[in-house]
Amino acid sequence: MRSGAIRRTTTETDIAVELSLDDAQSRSISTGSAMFDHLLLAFAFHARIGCRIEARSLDGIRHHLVEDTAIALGQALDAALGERRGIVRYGERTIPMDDALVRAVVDLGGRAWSRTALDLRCERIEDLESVFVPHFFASLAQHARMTLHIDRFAGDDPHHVVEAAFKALARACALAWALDPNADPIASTKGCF
Ligand SMILES: [Mn+2]
Repeated sequence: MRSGAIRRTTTETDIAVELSLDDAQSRSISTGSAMFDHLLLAFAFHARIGCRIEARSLDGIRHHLVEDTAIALGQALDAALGERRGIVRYGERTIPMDDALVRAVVDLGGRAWSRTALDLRCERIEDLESVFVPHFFASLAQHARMTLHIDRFAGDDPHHVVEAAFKALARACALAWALDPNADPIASTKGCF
């Protein structure tokens, strides 16, 4: 069973993340932001993972809460992936949500990189500041040690664009960390990640 648990407490936030890549029995998300909860739940559901996230702000600054949740989630994913043996490694999904069409492409080969091109032109989406969205993906990619490219092809409603991005990322990740019985133990010619 591939699982990871991270407790990260600073003067700014207190974050607990537990997840299981192979057991999607339970999910509970609590961050204090309804929109952030909604997006994280969409990620966990579409990635088909079990996931508990309890994120509490200690300084009242939302930027820290979103960033630290991404760091803890990324670290928990990195722990769950372990040596990343037998995984497919790459995943790509393009997801529509009404007017929105967003693609996520991931490489779980241990290289941290992210590029998010969602072109969000509104200041906030529900109770979540738009500027936090690409920052969340960057922090997640850095700490999960994944390469992540997210591209918006269409979309007028920023709620749909962002939700499609989280769903596309989740589906791409599920493909990438799936265990492939026919794959080499390490999906790299280097023999290691
Ligand atoms: Mn929604």
